[in-house]
This record gives sequence, C-alpha cells and structure tokens, in this order.
Amino acid sequence: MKKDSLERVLWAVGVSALISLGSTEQKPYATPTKEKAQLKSENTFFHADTPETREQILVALVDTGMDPYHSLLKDFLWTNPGESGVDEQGFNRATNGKDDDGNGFVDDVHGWNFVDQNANISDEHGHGTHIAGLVTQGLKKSSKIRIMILKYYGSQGAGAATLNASNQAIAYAVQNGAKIINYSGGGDLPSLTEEQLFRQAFEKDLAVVAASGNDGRETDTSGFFPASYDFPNILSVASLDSNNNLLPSSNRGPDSVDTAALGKDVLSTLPHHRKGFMTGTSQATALMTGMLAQIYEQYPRHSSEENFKRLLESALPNENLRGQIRIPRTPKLERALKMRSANEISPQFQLNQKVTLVHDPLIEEEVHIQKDLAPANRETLP
Ligand SMILES: [Ca+2]
Ligand SMILES: [Ca+2]
Repeated sequence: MKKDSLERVLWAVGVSALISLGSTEQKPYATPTKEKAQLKSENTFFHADTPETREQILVALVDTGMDPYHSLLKDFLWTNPGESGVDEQGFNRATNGKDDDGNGFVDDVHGWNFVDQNANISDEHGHGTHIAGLVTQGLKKSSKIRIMILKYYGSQGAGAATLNASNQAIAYAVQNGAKIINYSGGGDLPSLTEEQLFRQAFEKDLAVVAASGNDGRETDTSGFFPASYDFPNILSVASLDSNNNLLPSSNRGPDSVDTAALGKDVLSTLPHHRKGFMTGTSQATALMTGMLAQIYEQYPRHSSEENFKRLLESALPNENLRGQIRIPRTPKLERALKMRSANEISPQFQLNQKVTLVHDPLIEEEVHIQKDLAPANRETLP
C-alpha cells in the first residue's frame, strides 16, 4: 500500500475465473442514459414517504452491482416508487429518461450505477451478487426487506473516480431512505469527505455494517476505513471459519473491530443463475447485515443502537475471540429475534445460525472460486 495516497480495496476473489464461466445471454437491465446525473444539494432529494415504502426495510448494498435477474434475488430488489408505474404520457417511469421523483437520478428504479452514472446496476464482477445473496438468504417472499443496489465498483475496479463513486453511493443511501448500509470493502487510509458522509449517516441513524478488512492485521492503531470511522452506528465485522475461530486473513482489534461472522468458503449467489464460494470479511459483513435487517424488520422503529444491542447482547460467548475483537461473541439471529429486550437473555435459546441458501432448480452449477485475494486501488487523492 502506498502511504502517500488514499487507497481502497474490494475484497473480491477469483473474478476472472468467474467471468469466464458465465453465459453471455443476459440483456442490459435498464436503458442507459447519456445524461449524467449529478448529486444535488440535500434539500432537492426525494424522500420516499408512501405507506408502502415506510413498511420496507431498505438495505443499501454499496458494491459491484447485482444480477437483477437472479431467481434468488429479484424478489428482494428495491423498486423506487417514484420511478415505477407510468408517467402522465403513459410511458414507464423506469425507462422514460426522466427523473420522475426529482432526486437527481434519471430512472433510478432499483438504485444507481455510480461507475457509469446510469441506472444499469448489473454486476460484471460477481462480488456484489454474492453479497446480495448473503444479505437476503433465508428471507421469505413476504419479507419487507429490500436491497437498494448502489454500484461504485466496476469490472475494471481501480481508478481515480472510485472513492468518489463510493461517496456518491453513501450520499444516495442516506438521502433515499436506506436503513442499513452494507459496505464490504474499504482501505487503509481515511478520507475527510467519506467521514463526513458517514457522519450524515450517523445523524440520520442509518446502521452501517462494514468489513474489518482482510490484511490479517490489528487495526486499533492504524485503522481500516470506513469500518474504523469512530461513529457508534458503524459495526466493524471480522471473519470466522466454521469452528468460530478468527480467520488468519481477517483484521482484528479489541478496540476497533466489533463483532464477527462466518467468512470462510461461504456459498452464495453469482451472476447468471449460479452459486459459488467466496472467503473474507466481505462475506461475514453481509451475513451480519442480513441478521440485522431481519431484526429491523421485526423492530422497525427501534434505533440502530437498540438493534445493534439486540444483535450483540444475545450473541453466544466465544472465547476464541477474547482479546481479538471488542465483543467476543458470535451473533445468532434466532437468539436476537427472540430476546424480549436487551439484557434479558434466556439460556434456552441455543439455536445455530442458519447459513444455508434456498435451493432453486434454476441454479445450474456451483463454482468454487480461488481464494487468492484480488485487491484493487479505489482512488488516489491529492
Ligand atoms: Ca430519480
Ligand atoms: Ca424515469
């Protein structure tokens, strides 16, 4: 890592192998527009406020996009009410080339592509689709959890604009109704602009679940960002193996890393109706986000602090993690949902976290991806 520049990495694995195995029959999802939407001042943004959207728990996935046709994911894709249905001329608002809800983005029906500045959220990379599968795994079709796809990282990955794209994605999440942000990426150096955006997320009480990073180092003295920004609404997640031991590749720190989840050989969705395994704090973060989203679904009016508390206080003690992360416990969704209130944990709730995916006949194959990490620069700032 260069010390004189701001860098970010996305912890994706085996991308070239993944792409070569994919079919090419997928069509572009949305009509790209040449109009480049610009972030406007906050008071011009549309705030979703219909009864339907109030019920939904929006989870922003700041990542590489997502395969919107994947049979396991499409039911959980957020639909922006202001960019769906028909306009006054009878045209589909999702493809009419107009910013119908006035939020600064044309046809942003499921989120936005901040790499190309258009509404095409498709995933040429694979990482974002894998994350989406973990965030939504185990959800029933009746679930009110919806994923907002904010693509900041393309197939090329590196580039001077990448942190800018990430920052715009955070701003979009804050200003368009997200309750939770999943951030399965990061870098060694902080950015003032990025920190200010996460401060806005804190002030609006969004919950942020962020990867602690895969450098295998301690982050108490030299952090990993955004996980290490000092806001109480950011949960930093380390990765575990199937025996609940910290992975050697996972970052750790009793002051800087909060919690941990499974992150080794995790099976999830990949583009083109496939599934595959990936390893890292990205995956642990997504599993944690999925648990938190289900807590929000049950307790939508609770603060991020209350829902974090429910997740962490109900977690099972894990002596393997003592001294390595802040809360040496392993969160379990069933325990969190059944806990009647914080500090009221019954010993009868000894259920294990379910990490199996729903099987689907459209899943054609499972791809075991090489575990070599593929970090890439996100940005260089002056
Ligand atoms: Ca719009
Ligand atoms: Ca439109």
